[in-house]
Formats: sequence, structure tokens, C-alpha cells
Amino acid sequence: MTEFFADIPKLAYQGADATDAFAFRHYNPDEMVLGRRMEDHLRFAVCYWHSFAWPGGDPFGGQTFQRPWFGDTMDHARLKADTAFEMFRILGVPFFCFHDADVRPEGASFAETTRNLEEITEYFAAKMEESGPKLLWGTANLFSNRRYMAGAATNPDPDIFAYAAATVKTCMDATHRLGGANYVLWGGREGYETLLNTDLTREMEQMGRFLSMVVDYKHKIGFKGTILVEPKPQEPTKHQYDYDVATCYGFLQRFGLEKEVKLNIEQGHAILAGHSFEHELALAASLGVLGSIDMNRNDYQCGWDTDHFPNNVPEVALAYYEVLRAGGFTTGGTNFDAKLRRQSLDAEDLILAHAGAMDVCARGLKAAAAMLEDGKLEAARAARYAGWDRPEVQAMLGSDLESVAADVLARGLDPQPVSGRQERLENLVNRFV
Ligand code: XUL
Ligand code: CO
Repeated sequence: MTEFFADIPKLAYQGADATDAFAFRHYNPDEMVLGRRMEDHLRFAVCYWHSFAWPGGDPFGGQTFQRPWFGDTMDHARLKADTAFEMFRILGVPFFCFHDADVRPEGASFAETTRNLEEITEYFAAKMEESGPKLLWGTANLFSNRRYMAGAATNPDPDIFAYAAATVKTCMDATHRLGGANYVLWGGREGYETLLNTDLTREMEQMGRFLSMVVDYKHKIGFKGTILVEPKPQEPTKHQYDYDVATCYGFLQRFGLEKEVKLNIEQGHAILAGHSFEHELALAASLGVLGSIDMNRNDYQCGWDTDHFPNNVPEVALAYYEVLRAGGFTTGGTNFDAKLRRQSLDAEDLILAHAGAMDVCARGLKAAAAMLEDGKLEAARAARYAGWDRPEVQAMLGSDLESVAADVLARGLDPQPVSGRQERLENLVNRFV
């Protein structure tokens, strides 16, 4: 037992009318939703970086959080792990996620940094055996250290490419050792600030090679998890090569990786790309690359990645509707890539932020499941495209422009538009959310 969460009880489901702040009102792990336990649908993960490594800075001020585990020694890293696993137990989350930089101090050399990671990996392994939470994914931080200011895989300096590749190897080893369900790559600085000093042809080729090397290594070590890429536009470099789902899919296809790599899709990143979260999820599902989600909420007024905890049930419901339509998660899950506001200083803030977010997701999931079970939305969609089911229409797709034109003339065709019935469908959705 660490001191940090000492006064906080383990949370339990108490039903929608519960008044206790430290309770779940909607997240009931064993409740069956569409034939699957709610816990197994949502597959919640706490992220290490925002909850345990982020000091609370913003562009005008630095650290606001004072945590006993902030510091650069392995003792700090172990205290951080003790506290993190205590929080996983209080929340009852089945998974967690981390970057190497979140969990171990950087050493004086690559070898020492690797030893630190290996040591903390064994520390995690022992804790995971004791208290259960599994690893949803591991990843490498290839963006914070100044060596990565011009990118990792896309860096003009081949030594930095090499350093990044070696680092990813150590992080894949750690993820494999801990039985991770996925391995994530976010192109933290894979993009550019100005074309004046950038050879984008080279940079994209480097990135394609890097990702291919990751996939080869996965097969070499027998890692059974999924390799995921996380799209995000504009931030931190102005032009990111992994802008959104469509861009990432084109990139994967170009390097022959679309069957090997899936996507980790984040709400805030979707919003920054000018999309809705459900658009990104539906597109990924349609392209066969929906892997996992980073759940949060982006502020609609700020132009940067604000990583709020999710609290908008209707939006979350539409997101899980797409996840459920795609058949639900396999190796993926719901990672809270979300951070406290910087004035939320207390231990209980961390717990209640996650508890509230878990309830919001549970409500969203239940609403999405009810919408699917009701079936009216899917029936309306099917009816809208019903014309395409006729055999002569399918034959048209196999013909050519001249034959189609001749057929239009022969039939004296004068097609009349029909209503898209958007408001009717929106009203339908509002009955569930
Ligand atoms: C950054 C972000 C990352 C990735 C993992 O915006 O979302 O935390 O999820 O590197
Ligand atoms: Co993320």
C-alpha cells in the first residue's frame, strides 16, 4: 500500500442512483451487453504518461503537480510503479499502457537506459502476476528528448534513425515480455516544420522502412499482439505524415503493410484533423484497420490537443456504435489518453477523473448496444441503399460508360431525389443517448 491513495477505497458498481462520489454508476464489469461482459467490451486501460509522468505544465507555466515519485532515479521509478498499480487496483481496470520514458529514468548511455527499462519491466512483471492488470500496449517515446527534434524515423541524421530503431526494439522486447496485446507507434515528430530544409520523399521512405523493420521484428520474436499506428495531424510538427486514418492507410498500402498494421484512433486527434471520432472509426473499420482507441475529449475552442477526460455521452455513444458495428475490439481496447486539468492537484482527482470517464464510456456503450439491438438505424441505412441490391444494378457496375448511357436512353431515365431523413435519424439516436 502506498501513501498516495491511502484514504481512497476500491471503487465498485453501486447503480445509477448512487450518491457516493467513489462509486461506478454505469460501469458494471459483469453486466452482459450484446452477449459479452461489459469489461470485455470496453477493455479499459490507464495510461502512465498523463497520470503519473505529466507535471501539469502549459505554455505559460511549468509543474503544478507535486508527486513523491517525480525524480530521475530507479527508486522514483519503483515508487511510481507502486502507486500506479495501486490506482489500477482501486479502479479495477484490466489494462494499462506506457512509453519507455514514462517508466524508467534515462541513463547516461543507451546501454544504461536499456538496463533501466529491463529492470522496471521485471518489476512490472512481478506486480502484474500479483494484482492482475495486463498490458494493452507499450510504446517508445521518440519525441520528448531533444535528439528527436527533427523526427525519429524521418530524421535527416541516420544515427538518429538508428537510435530510434534500437529504442523501439527495446520497447518491443519489454512489451513482448509483459504479454502486451498491442504495440503502438505514434509519429511524435514524423513530419516537418518547413519545406525549405525538408526532403519529404526521403523522409517518407525512411518512415516506411522503419515500420517494415518493426513488423519484421514482431514476427522474428513471435510477438502475437497487433502493431498499431496512431494518426494525429499538425502537432507537434506542423505537417505530420500520419495525419488521419485516410493518410495512414495510404501510407500503409504504399509500403505493403495494410494487412500487418492497424490503427490506434484518438478522439482528440480526430477533432484536430477536422473529423469526428466516429468518422475516423467508421473509415478505419471499413478499411479493415480499426485496432484500438485512445479515448479522451478535445476542447472544441482550443486548436491543440487538450486530452480532457471524456464526458460527452452522445459523442461516446456514436464512437462505440462504430466499434460495435465493426464487431467490437479484438486485441484493442479503450485507453484513457487523458489528463487532469492542471489545477486538479489531489490524489482523488486522478481517481474520480477515471471513474467518471469509465461511467461515460459505459453509458455510451450501453446506448450504442441498444441502438444496434433496436435495429432501426441499420434498417434505414439498408433501405437507403436497397436499389443497389438488384441484379441488373450489379451488372451495371461490371459494364462500361457507353452501355450505361445507352441504358439511360432506352429507359428514358429521369431519377428523382429522395430524402436523406437526417433529422428523423438524429431524433432516433436521441432516444438512446
Ligand atoms: C500524443 C498521443 C500519445 C500517443 C502515444 O498526442 O496521443 O500519447 O498516444 O505515444
Ligand atoms: Co494517444
